Amino acid sequence: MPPIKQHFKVLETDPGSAARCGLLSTPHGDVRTPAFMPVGTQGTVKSLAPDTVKELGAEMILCNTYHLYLRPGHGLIASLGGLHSFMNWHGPILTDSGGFQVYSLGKLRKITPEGAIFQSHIDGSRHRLTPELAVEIQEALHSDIMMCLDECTPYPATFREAESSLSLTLSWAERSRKARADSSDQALYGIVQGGMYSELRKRAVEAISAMNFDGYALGGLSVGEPKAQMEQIVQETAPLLPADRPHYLMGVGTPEDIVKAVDCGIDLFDCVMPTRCARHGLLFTNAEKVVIKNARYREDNGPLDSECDCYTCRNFSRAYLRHLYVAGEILAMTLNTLHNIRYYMRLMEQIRNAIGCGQYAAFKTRFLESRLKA
Ligand code: PRF
Ligand code: ZN
Repeated sequence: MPPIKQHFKVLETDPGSAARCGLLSTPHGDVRTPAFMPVGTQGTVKSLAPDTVKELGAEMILCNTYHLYLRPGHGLIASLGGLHSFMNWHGPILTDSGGFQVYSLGKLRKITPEGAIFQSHIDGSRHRLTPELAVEIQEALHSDIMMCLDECTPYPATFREAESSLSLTLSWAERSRKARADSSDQALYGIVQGGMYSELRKRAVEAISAMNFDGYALGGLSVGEPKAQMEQIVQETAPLLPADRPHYLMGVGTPEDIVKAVDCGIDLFDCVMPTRCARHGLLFTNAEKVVIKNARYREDNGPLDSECDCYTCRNFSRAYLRHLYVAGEILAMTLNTLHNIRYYMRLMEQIRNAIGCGQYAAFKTRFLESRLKA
């Protein structure tokens, strides 16, 4: 068994649910959980400087192996001192393995037992990503948390398809574990697949947890299945994960999804939703989802969100934000992203506070009810 590389401590558990608060320690600092990681696919949280991301309250960000391998190349980043110094983000970084990005390429990819063969979305060049190469790239980037290469099982999939996809993910997890350098201070997380089949998810947890990873992720969710199905899989699977390690729900989700998953014991989240929605002028508030281009905001001199403490809400009117967006100004992207990330960070603060005072179940009920009205 490899030694545990990083410390995770559960600090508080909620009496009325499986929600917990924890502290995840990494070589680049601590992360209070439940935590949301803003997505910085190409080594940047789009439109924000890293200092701003930090000021907004983000403690860890996510970057992508696949993108940074293709451009500018992990060798270059390593030779310039690693990803933290390259992008000037000195907090914790989790890198995704490339499994999901390769999956998203659709017909530009072919999966073999050895690895994934794919064509670059940038120049069409051919590449082969193996579990060993995914670890090698992530070690070169020197992220704090590495993810095993997995196959994201498509939705829908038959039991047999999901089963053979899972056996591939399990064999890749074992190979990833063996490929990791003994001397590494980087954590490695295993990924649970198994499609929408409870039986396969259970088998996946048993096999993956026997490999003793530093943390455990639920993959293959939020891939087009009905919400109720995702919720059911999370409810059934999260309680099976080793309680003393972080639980990460990959690529999820909406504020409602996060509030419900925390209830099941999930500690980490990432999603493009706040950043991508911001760039499309969709802004989160507790009262409503604001579509900023809407003509009704043309003369609206009020703040975007009167409950929000972000730079955007403290300084600009809805009318101005609408103007920037409609005029295609770059500042629209920055101000909108700033607000949406702050909205998510405040949500996570509220979640941690509610767990801290043993009131999570009540918080969840209140939050979900208020969203129904919004
Ligand atoms: N696998 C990996 N990354 C992911 C996913 C997955 O299944 C998902 C699915 N929602 C998002 N990101 N490696
Ligand atoms: Zn705001």
